[in-house]
Amino acid sequence: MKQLTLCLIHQDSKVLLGLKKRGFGQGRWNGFGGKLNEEETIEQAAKRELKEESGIHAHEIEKRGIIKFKFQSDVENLEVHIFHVTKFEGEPIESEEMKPQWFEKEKIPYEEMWADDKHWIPLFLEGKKFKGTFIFDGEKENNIIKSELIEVKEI
Ligand code: S76
Repeated sequence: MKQLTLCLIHQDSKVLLGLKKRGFGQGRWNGFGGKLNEEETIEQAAKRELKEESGIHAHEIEKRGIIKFKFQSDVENLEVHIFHVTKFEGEPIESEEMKPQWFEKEKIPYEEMWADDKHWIPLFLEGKKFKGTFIFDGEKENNIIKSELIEVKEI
């Protein structure tokens, strides 16, 4: 299973998301993240991807969730490690891959996001830790066929 990172910045009543401009998940708002490079820890990859995609430098991140994604199409199964960025510096800047934008918590554009997000982002925003599995039909369709999501004490 391919390991991926995903960072969300939640500050006061706002959440930073990026509109994915190309590749996997194109056209959807998402957190910032991606694949691990060789000899990189998951935390290092999470911080590097956040910097590359949003311009924000993370000083401290906290792991909050692990979600497995399976696809009935030929998309490779993914294990995504989700982090809350607790200390950071810099202002978001647009990259070739992502257009960042702050959203009020009540105005998160769930209908323009991956279908799983409306299930776990509320837990994330409440400061909870979670584990889950979501089975999708394909990447384009964005339909969940089966899912499991539980809150955990430790991750
Ligand atoms: O929030 C998500 N980000 C992704 O890159 C993929 N969900 C998701 N689901 C397949």
